[in-house]
Amino acid sequence: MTLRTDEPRDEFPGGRPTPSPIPRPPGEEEELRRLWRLPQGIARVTAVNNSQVGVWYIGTALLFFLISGVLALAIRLQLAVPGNDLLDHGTYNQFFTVHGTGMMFLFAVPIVEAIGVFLLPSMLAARDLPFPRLSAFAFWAYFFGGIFFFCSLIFDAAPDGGWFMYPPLTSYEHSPGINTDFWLLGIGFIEISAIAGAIEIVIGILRTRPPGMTLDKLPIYAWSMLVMAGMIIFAFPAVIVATALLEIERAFHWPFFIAERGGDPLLWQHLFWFFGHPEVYIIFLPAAGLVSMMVPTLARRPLVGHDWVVLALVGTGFFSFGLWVHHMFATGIPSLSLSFFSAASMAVAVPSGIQVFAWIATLGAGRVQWTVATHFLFGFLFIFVLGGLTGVMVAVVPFDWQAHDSYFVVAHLHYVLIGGMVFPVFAGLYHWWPTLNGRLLSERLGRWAFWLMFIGFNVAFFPMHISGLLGMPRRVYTYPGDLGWNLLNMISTVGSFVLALGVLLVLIDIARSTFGGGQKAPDNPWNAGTLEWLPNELYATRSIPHVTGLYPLWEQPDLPREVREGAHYLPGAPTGRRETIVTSPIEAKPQYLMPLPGPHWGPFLAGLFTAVHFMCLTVQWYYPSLVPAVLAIAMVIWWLWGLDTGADHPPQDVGGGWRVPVYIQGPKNHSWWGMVVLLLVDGTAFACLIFTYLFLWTVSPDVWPAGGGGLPGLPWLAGGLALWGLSALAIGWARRAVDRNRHGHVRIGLILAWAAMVVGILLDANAQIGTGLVAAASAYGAIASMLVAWQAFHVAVMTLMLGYTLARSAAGLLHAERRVTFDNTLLMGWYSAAQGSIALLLLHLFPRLAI
Ligand code: HEM
Ligand SMILES: [Cu+2]
Repeated sequence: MTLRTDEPRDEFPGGRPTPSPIPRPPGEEEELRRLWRLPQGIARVTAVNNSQVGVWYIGTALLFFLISGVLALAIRLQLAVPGNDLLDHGTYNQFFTVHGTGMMFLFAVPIVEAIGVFLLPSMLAARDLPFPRLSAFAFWAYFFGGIFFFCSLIFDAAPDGGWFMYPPLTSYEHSPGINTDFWLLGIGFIEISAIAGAIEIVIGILRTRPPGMTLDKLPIYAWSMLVMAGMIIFAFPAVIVATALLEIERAFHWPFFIAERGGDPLLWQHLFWFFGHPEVYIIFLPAAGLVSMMVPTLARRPLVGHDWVVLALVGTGFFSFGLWVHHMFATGIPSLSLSFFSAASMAVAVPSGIQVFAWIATLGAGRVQWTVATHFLFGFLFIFVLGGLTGVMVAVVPFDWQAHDSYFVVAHLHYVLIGGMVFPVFAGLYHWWPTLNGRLLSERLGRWAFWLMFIGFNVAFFPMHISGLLGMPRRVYTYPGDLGWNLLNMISTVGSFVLALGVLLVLIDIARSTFGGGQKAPDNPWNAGTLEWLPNELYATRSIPHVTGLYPLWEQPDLPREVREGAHYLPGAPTGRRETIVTSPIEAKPQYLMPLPGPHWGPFLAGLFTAVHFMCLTVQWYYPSLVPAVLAIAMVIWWLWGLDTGADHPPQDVGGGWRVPVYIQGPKNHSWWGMVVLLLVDGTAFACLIFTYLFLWTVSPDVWPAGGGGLPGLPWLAGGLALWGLSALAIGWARRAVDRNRHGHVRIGLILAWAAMVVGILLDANAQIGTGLVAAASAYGAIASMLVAWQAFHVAVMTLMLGYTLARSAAGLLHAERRVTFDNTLLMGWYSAAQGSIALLLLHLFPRLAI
């Protein structure tokens, strides 16, 4: 029984009267506390709420920052003097590869997601984000995967091909041994965890905002996270596909990147940088979002040019996808496209400039509080602007040809990365630390840390511009003493240790506060205007505020008191479990009450087993790897089984005259949204495969079957299309049967859909093999086989999903009023059928038409 909930109810402009009557009935708050209590002892690892998982996540990212930083110090020690032999050549290669990879993939992206997962629920005053167990799984997969990745150093088996892993250097011929596999499998799978986090963040921001927080009242940090998560969704599939292709090439010798058999190493660069350039903004935009939150607080006035800054965030996210080629200026690309990408790269400096001006204007117009965070913000502005300037320089093609792969680039990238993300993140640590444990970090120690980091940083990295211009190449483990680089390198090394000392002070400060030291913080120590400074516990705020502006705490000074007394929305737990209000994506009107899953062993164990599975793959234990894979899947099913509970309570009152259902199906449901986002990821990956097919064809049309010779006959195409069509129809038919509660028909439909898919993929594979297609023979064989394999993978996924749905049906957990599981399977099934048909058309028709 659904209720129309989108007609206007009581709205409270100006916050008066409050949505829920006070005083509240006794016991309500204790009930909230009881429901959200953390498991104790060893069971703590079963905790799933984002404010807890977020803390672990941030801690782990900082740990990986530390490890990667120690490697950097070793690198610097080695380079301090010419002809040094502290690190041998091979070790040096491993160190800079693990340093770069660790910083980019295991620190920078995870920490910005981690801060989001920690901060967003309270900033949106949501009890939690929509998929807490998914977040917990993503965290554990990252945790175990990251540790495993760093362990490769101990066994002298760490990757050594640089953080961008260019083939042919990384192909099986030039990098035998498992070092490269550590990178490909380790990083490839940690990216999956990043995507899981992105899904949580997008849907959390769009669907769990407090009533009244329309999109134009969304805090700017949430905007930046929305853009960032959107970018992950469209960028990361490219690197996942690239790593999968390279790993398959290494394991089975399918020649995607091997020129002699029609492959092309440049394919890697396109796929990698299609991801790699946006990656820089994936790291920077959330940091910019943090800055845009801190600046108004510290200047005690609203952000100047708020709308422009939002526009700049969205614009940067959008345009950064068109810039990947500027990492390939030196690869012999036609000069017309060079000019285009060069101009576009300079243009992307404009939105960053807009933000910088907005921050300076805000700081200039306000009365600035000089906290440690303020120091880090000014440090950030200074360093980041310098990094931006050298960025414009390397966007000029002839200059890039000079500076390419020299220390100038190392200097530039650290100015941008450390200035643009490490400094803001450290500012954020000092600023938001009180929301983490109710204590302040030391302002005195913090200032010391800042100055050490700021001076150390510049002393370390400024000279690299000069050594780069003097010709010092990057990625060399040593250099002769007569080239004029000696003093510069010594200065850099000293600076990097000063920088490290500053970082160490911050860590000491954090440790001190974690173990109960430091001053207790007042409720809102910096007088901020946004919701994360409301009195908070694990369940976020006692009641969910009615938002009327961008800085609710400034506009409604009584809000903290009202919220604490339970005068706003959802002051208790009406259905007696964890739950939060789901609101409409644009206007933030309450739509339904979402039950949130509680602690569970599933996410922890699934993360562990997934990591073990990839470890087995890395050391080429292919058969044993199946055991953890099956276990991981079993864990996921275990944690999912208890969800999708149906409308097990009547509609509930959440305050303000809103009575909302506790279950909703179809396109309003949060998990339907989750599925759609997942399919966007899937579709992007598929698009990358199509790109690969077309790209390899343009490179080596001669290995393609000419004019249809050597292709399966057209009846195979017709048969394949018919089977995919049949599977789509069968699922659609099952859907109608669900509507009418015809359970027998539902099951027949599901089984029929499955059978059609399986027969379809078998026929497809058989037809291709029948023509003598050999994957390892040529680039054509490789990509054609890959497209079939990709589809087979989808059939495997559908086997699981259809089986799961059948089991739910058999257990009586699927009917017309309780069908979110079914709807998700339907979406995936239809998607697979569409994708399979497109793949078939491409494989059968393209060679016939194009040649
Ligand atoms: C703790 C301070 C740091 C120091 C002293 C440092 C030092 C260095 C040095 C000397 C190199 C060049 C190695 C070579 O080419 O031979 C390098 C490379 C690199 N660093 Fe850092 N770094 C630091 C922090 C960071 C951070 C915070 C990030 C990213 C968020 C980062 C990302 C990278 C990347 C991506 C590379 C390129 C690796 C490659 O060429 O494959 N570094 N770093
Ligand atoms: Cu770029």
